[in-house]
Amino acid sequence: EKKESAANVAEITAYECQRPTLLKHHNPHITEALELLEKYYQFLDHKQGDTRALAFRQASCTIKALPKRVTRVEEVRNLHRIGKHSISVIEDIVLHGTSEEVEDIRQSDWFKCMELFTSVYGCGPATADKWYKKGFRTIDEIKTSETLELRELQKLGLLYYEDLSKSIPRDEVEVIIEIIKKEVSECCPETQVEAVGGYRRGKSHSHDVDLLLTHKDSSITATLLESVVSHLKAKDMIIHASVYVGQNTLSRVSETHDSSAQPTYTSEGQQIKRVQFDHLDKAFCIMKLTRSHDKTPLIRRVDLIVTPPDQYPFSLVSWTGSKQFNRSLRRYSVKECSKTVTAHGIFDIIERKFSTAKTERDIFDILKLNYLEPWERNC
Ligand code: DGT
Ligand code: MG
Repeated sequence: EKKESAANVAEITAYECQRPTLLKHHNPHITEALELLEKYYQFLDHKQGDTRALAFRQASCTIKALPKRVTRVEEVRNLHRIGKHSISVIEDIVLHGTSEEVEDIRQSDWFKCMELFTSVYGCGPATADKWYKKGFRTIDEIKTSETLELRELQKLGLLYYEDLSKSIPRDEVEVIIEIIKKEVSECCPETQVEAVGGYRRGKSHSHDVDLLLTHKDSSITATLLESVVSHLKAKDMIIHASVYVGQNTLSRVSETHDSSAQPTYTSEGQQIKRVQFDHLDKAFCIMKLTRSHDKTPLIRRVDLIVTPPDQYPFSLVSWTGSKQFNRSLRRYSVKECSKTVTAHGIFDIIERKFSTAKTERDIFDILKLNYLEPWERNC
């Protein structure tokens, strides 16, 4: 057994960014349970930050790297970043096929409602918990309530709930990309539009479409987002946009690189307010997209992010994700290379200077990492 465990350790690197993590792996029955616990603790600890949730995500990532199906808990006992709690869950699954703890959470009223309510655009864990505590249990009850005070975005999230809560298959993402590319090329010719996020990592379904825009001329990227958003608005394609612009200044960018602090998020969660995540111009939109062959428009979440040409490869890595891949990349860079990595660049903490990069490969090279394709970053 010792030998077996050692063989596994050899396969599993200390940081996720040092190895490929694919969507398909040998232990989905275990990672699904661990990621349910991750979500549960995200819901539970949204005020304190998600240390407990992270522990389950990390354990899940380690499991994804195993070369075969786990048959005995001994195989995972001494691996990187699998804590006691995860071990006990894995043990239950290996022995009994399921974990009672996980199934109890899955069936609990509170968890089911938290999942349901946070699937409303504009509703984070804090609001979901509030709705639950007030006695609401269904979307319809929320929609028809006369006492609940809803924010603008939540009203829209409820109004378009049916559309926005659908996950978007790849072929539909591709239709949306083409529609937006056409509009962007009309209003800002020669703009490069790249689909990032889960789609670029090869996921079969996405919750939104993330598009990274750049142009070879940085005087154009400075106003690109505003041009694109007003063009799309004029074409009646934007139902709502939360727009963040003008933050990508040298002082703001250096500030991000100087602080070793992790990005912080408001209690409403990452969907709407991403405080300090990066300073790129961005618009989180609800769009109305009309396809040529079908009169019913698609109402979908689309994020537009604009980056200047010299920050492009860094933004590409950051917005391709996964979130956990980004976390591991930041942790690895600081601890092993004394460098900070963000969507804007790489900063050497000791030499106090920025690196330049033309491609994603350059970034992996700077950090002395083997290159990983986007679909190998599914931690
Ligand atoms: P999805 O849309 O649910 O199918 O999955 P993703 O991976 O596209 O997630 P999304 O759309 O929330 O974000 C796109 C990428 O942007 C994600 O893969 C990594 C990056 N990102 C988004 N939110 C955060 C965040 O809160 N922190 C960090 N470090 N990166 C983030
Ligand atoms: Mg996405």
